[in-house]
Amino acid sequence: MQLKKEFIERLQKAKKIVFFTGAGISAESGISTFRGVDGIWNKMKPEELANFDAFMRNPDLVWEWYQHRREIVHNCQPNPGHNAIAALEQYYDVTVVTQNIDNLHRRAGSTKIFELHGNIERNFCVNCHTFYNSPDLEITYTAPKCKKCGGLVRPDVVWFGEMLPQDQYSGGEKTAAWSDICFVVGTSAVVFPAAYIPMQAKHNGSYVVEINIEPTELSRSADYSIFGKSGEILPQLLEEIKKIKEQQL
Ligand code: BJW
Ligand code: ZN
Repeated sequence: MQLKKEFIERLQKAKKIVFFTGAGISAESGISTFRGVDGIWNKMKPEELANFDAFMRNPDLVWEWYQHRREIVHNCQPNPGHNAIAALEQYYDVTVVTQNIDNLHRRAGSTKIFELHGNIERNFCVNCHTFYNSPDLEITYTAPKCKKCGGLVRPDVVWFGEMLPQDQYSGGEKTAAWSDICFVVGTSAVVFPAAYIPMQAKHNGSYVVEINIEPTELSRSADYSIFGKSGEILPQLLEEIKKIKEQQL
């Protein structure tokens, strides 16, 4: 893999690196992205499913959609892209800031993760806010009821118009701002406030490297864009980094 000289120099000096990831990193695990040719939102309108009003209007429909996606996630495995990010912890202080709800970074072995849009394995009661992990709930295709108060239980994911979890956002934002290199992998970078994070990293002097199959909203401001599948690019990058680190010994 031929890397830009400036990027190699950054890799030699870097200590803290951040991976800001989106749906594209899980595409090669078999999980559909949201936008683009094969995106799920070509078939479904986000405003009909991914917002609180839609859930309150038709909780069973929205719950069934998430149950279906939970099953897909359970049958998927982390791909070489997730695994390469986890392996990079041998060489750098690595933090993952992900918009994904699919848990695949954790399953791949990454240890420092900020989840900006929640996690499909967690749920909570809209009434009394009791949390329920998915394995503790009976598998149902209708929205479950809270065992404490009978309220509706919803997935702990961030829908349009909802605030992001404050600790996850501010943790992700700070880590990216202090990073030496910020990789932006498999995201269209159109959903805010998440998409501010790589912009802030750049503003604070981090070197922004985009990995995507096609140009995105961020390409103009990225320091370096590598176009290709993240499940192929990231393992190659890991090999290049191993060589760089061996030379530094
Ligand atoms: C590959 C690949 C391969 C494929 N290898 N690459 C400022 C401006 C405009 C609007 C707003 C703004 N600030 C806020 C808004 C409103 C809104 C928003 O951003 N709207 C825009 C879409 C227009 N934001 C919100 O509502 C947020 N909340 C908020 O702002 O609260 C404050 C507030 C509260 C109350 C009142 C007012 C304000 C919340 C956003 C929540 C987003 N939630 C979702 C759903 C999560 C649950 C679920 O999964 O069901 O999160 S939406 C969806 O998009 C999901 C994703 O995390 C997110 C980002 O998508 P992502 O990951 O980038 O995926 P794709 O599909 O878009 O892109 C995939 C990429 O991969 C592509 O580029 C491919 O090329 C690439 N690719 N294969 C490498 N193999
Ligand atoms: Zn309750």
